[in-house]
Amino acid sequence: MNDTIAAIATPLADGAISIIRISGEHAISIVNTLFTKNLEQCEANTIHYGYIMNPDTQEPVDEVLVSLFRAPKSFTAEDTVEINCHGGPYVTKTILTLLLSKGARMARAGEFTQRAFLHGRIDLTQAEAVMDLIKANDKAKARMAINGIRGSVAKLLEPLINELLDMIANIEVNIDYPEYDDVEQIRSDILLPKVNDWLTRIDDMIKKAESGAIMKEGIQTAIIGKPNVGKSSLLNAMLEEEKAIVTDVAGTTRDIVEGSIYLAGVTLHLIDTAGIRDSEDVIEQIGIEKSKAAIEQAQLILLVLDGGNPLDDNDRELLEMTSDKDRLIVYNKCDLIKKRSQHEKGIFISAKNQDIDELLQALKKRYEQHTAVLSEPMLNNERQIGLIKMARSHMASAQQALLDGIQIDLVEIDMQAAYQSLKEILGEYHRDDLLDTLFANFCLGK
Ligand SMILES: Nc1nc2c(ncn2[C@@H]2O[C@H](COP(=O)(O)OP(=O)(O)OP(=O)(O)O)[C@@H](O)[C@H]2O)c(=O)[nH]1
Ligand SMILES: [Mg+2]
Repeated sequence: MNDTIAAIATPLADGAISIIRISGEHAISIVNTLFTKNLEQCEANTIHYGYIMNPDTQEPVDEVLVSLFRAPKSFTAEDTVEINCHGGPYVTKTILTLLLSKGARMARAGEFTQRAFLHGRIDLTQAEAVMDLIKANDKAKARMAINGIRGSVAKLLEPLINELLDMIANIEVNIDYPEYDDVEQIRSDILLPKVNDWLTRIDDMIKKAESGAIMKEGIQTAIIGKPNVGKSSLLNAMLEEEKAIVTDVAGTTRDIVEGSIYLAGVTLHLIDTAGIRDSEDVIEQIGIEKSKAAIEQAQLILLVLDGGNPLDDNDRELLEMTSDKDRLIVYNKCDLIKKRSQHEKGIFISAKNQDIDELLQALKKRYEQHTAVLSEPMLNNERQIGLIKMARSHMASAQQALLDGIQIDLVEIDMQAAYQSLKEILGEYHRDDLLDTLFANFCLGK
C-alpha cells in the first residue's frame, strides 16, 4: 500500500488519447522528474499542459495534458496524476516505462480501485459496481452498475444493519448490567416482531436481487421438441438470421446451436437442440443426450410442438419430461392449423414465416416484473446474494429459537451472525484472499 503505482488506464491501441495513471505518496514528485512544468506547488484538481521529456536524452517524448489530484480527494484517496498523452501504444508504453524507472511500481489489475476501498473511500459493493459498469453491455446492466457506484447497496442495508446493531447492543447491556434499569429489558415478545420484520425485509431484498441477477446474466433458454417440429426455424426467426440449418429431414440438428436476443430488458441465451426421439444413429444419439442435458440446465424451456398435427407419444413424453420446469408450450406451423381449438393452451406461431410475435409478447410479459424492479436499489451479484442468504438463515434460526422459548442471550448469537453477514456485503468483515481474487478481475489501470 505504500508503493506508488502506475498503469496504462486505457486500451493499448491506436486512438486519439491514452491515459497513464499514477497514484501514491510519490506520484507528483515522480511525474515532476519527467514533466516540463513543476507540479509541486500546483493546486489540486487542475490540468496542466506540457511535455514529457526523456530525462537521459532531454528529448521530448510527447505533448501531454496532466491532471493533478491530491489526497484524499482522488479516486484512490492518494495523490494521483493522470497523464493524457497521444494514443499510440509505443508512446504510451514509453511514458509508463519512464515512470517505472523513476520509482513507480507497475499496478496490479484492479489495484487503484482496491486502494480506494482500503482507504475507505468506497465500500466493497461500490468497488464491484465499478467493475460491473466497465463490463456492462446494455442499458439495464449499466443502470444497475451506476446505482451501485453511487452506494445504493450501503443505503439499502444500513437501516437494517443499524437496527440490528442497536438491538444487539441493548441485549448485551441487559446481560452485562442486569441492574441497569434505564435500558429497556428485551423480552421475546418485543424481539420476535422485530425479527419477523427483518426477515420480511431480507426476503424482499433477496427477491429483488434474484430478479436483478436474471437481468444481468440473462436466461438460459432451451428450444426442445421432437424432430422436424421447427426448432431451428424458431431459433433463426428469433435471432433474425439463418444461424441453424433447416431442412425437412427429421434429425437435422445434432449439435447445440446458440445465440442471444435482447428482449425489453432481458437477455435470452437461446439454444437450439437435436430433436428428441428414439434413434439408432450414433451421432444423433449423442445430440439427443445433449438435448436432455439442456433440459436439465435450462432456466426456461420453449417446448415446440407441431401445430399442424395431433400430438403423438413422442410429444407426450416431452410434455411429461419438462412438466416440472419453467416452460412455454409453443405450437409451431400454425399456418397449417385449420382450427386452433384442437390444441390446449399454448402459444401459436409460424417460425417459417417469421410469425412469432405471440411468443415474443409472452416472453416480455413473463419478465416484465424483473425489468420493473431494476430502477430500485438492490444487491447485485452472487457474492452479495450469497451473504444475504446467509444472513437470512441466521435470522431464521433466531426466529425459531424465539418460538422455541430459548433464552434471549442465545438468540443473540444468531443475530450477531446475521449482522456479520450483512456487514460483510459491504466488505467490512473481509478476508484478504477473497479481496485479492475480487480485485484481480479488474482491468489494469482501474
Ligand atoms: N409450414 C411450416 N413449415 C415449417 C414451419 N417452421 C418450420 N417448418 C418446416 O419444418 C421443417 C423442419 O424445420 P426445422 O427448423 O429444421 O425443424 P427442427 O425441429 O429443427 O428439426 P430437427 O433439427 O431435425 O430436430 C423444415 O422443412 C421447415 O421449413 C412453419 O411455421 N410452417
Ligand atoms: Mg433443427
